[in-house]
Amino acid sequence: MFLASPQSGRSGNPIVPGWYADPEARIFEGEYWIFPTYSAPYNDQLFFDAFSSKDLVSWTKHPRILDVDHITWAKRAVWAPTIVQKGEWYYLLFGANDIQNDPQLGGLGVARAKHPAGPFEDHLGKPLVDKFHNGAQPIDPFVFADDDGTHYLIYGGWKHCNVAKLNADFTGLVPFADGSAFKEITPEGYVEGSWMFKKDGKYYFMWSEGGWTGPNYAVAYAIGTSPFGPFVRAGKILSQDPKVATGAGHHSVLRAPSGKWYIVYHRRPLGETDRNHRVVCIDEMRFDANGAILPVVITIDGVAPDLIRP
Ligand code: FUB
Repeated sequence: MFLASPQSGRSGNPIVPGWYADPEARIFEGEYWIFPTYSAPYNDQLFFDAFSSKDLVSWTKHPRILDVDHITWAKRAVWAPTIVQKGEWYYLLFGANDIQNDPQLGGLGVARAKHPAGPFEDHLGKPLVDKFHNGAQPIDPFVFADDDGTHYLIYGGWKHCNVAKLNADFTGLVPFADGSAFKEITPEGYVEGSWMFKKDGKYYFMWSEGGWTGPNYAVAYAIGTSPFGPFVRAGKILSQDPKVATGAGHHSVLRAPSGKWYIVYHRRPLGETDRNHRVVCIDEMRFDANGAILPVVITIDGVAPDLIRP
């Protein structure tokens, strides 16, 4: 794998060795954590590794925090985890089996553990979402915790995105007032890989667009007044740089205790064309005075140390 030498003291990009994609960055137990997809042929995607750090520069690998041997219904293509802490449990939601139609077994699963490094065990014994709703392939889950304590599941591939409300113990969904469980919030350009955060009372909805196997994969965003939007595309903020890397996308956002914002994403090293040769990278994410996200400068040097407990 191509590894450039970063400026001394900085994280460098990629931040961890190995082919990984779809990184979910979170802060748990006084550390930064990253939960990526193991980027390999679908039949080899049978586990998740995680990584933790106190400064964004040195990362410790936690191997096989989830293994499909512990998820009876999951057989392959275990993808794009999202993780949230509630009470004494960490809930990890993921896509599995890459289902192509409703009769196939698979979709979005839920596993839980008492520590972010696992071991994660199946919470339901079956998928939480196992059908196509509003045209959305059940992959790429993201759990958004709103200020009122509601946990929303935002997910979907095949250019459709749904939002649903999770119940208290993540064993099911709570129907909306009209009886439906899934509301479509697909913005223009959406393909997959959603992420949401709240800043200054506004809901920032972000997603990946383009094809993940090619160089033009990218991240765009919209701003809304609720988790249901409406979300009007504001523009692209992450994409390839022919001098640095291609296929930059499927990201997450980290707000460090220092107040700095970071984007954690995957990209393909220059010269690599294998679709699975994706690496996890980090760069700073900045806003303008009106709250718009500025285009991210993707770097080889990565970021400076940002101690989680200075
Ligand atoms: O890594 C598997 C798939 O690649 C994800 O679920 C997609 O969003 C794409 O990033």
